[in-house]
Amino acid sequence: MKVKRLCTAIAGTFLTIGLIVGSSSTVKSYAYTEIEVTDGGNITGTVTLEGDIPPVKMLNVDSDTHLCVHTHGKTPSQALIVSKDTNGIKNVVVSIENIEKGKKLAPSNSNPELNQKGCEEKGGEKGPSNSNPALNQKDCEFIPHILVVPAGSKIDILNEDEVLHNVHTYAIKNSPINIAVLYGSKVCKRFMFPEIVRVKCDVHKWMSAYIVVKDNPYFAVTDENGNFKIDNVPAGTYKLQAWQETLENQVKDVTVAAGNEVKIDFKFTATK
Ligand SMILES: [Cu+2]
Repeated sequence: MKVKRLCTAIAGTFLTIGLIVGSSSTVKSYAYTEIEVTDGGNITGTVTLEGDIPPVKMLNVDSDTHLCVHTHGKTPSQALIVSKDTNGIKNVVVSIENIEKGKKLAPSNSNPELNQKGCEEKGGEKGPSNSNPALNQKDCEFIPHILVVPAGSKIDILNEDEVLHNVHTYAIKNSPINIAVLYGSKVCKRFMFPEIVRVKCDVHKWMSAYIVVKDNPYFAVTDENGNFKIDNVPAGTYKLQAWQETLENQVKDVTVAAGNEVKIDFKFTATK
């Protein structure tokens, strides 16, 4: 019992100083401390594409077509979605890259006893849980296409289709996943380390998504008009990044004043 208590105490200490990332040879600490943010500010803005909007690519849907072909027989790619009205780009991850203190991480991540066991025990339950973010498989697509979570998050992986799907992650820091997901089932997995994880289904080659794991809770995903909002940011100067899966990263400096809103716009150019 004493050993167990000691281990728990050590684990708790690590959590208060931050998440330890990487192998033993390349350990990097992502320190993040939850504080009560008083008089925080907001960062809002848009992400747009300059110039001509490229035509939407269509996916090659060549199996389980009775279920998987939709949108009048064609399935558009989610890789780059640009509004014809506003040139806003959907599904861009906008995030603060260098913040050490701030608002709470998501409720499901605040349990100090981070372990895979607690997560796995819930496996097999049907339907989404109340607190975990979900990566659903529906109409032979991953929904959402881009899922952003703070490090340490549990994610429920679901399948609402009456076909077999599979979830195959291409992760380096987090444990890779390659599992079958049956119709109506739920698989719970935890993502401990910040990185961008590509997700594929090996049964349906066109199915693609990203799980973006961040070291802090200051992130947003743009809506269909390219709008984003990050709230309750402590006053300070930060690096704000915009990441889109087909475009080059952009980083801008942003200064947030207490209780104020600052507007930052990102403009991308389509790659040829
Ligand atoms: Cu599939």
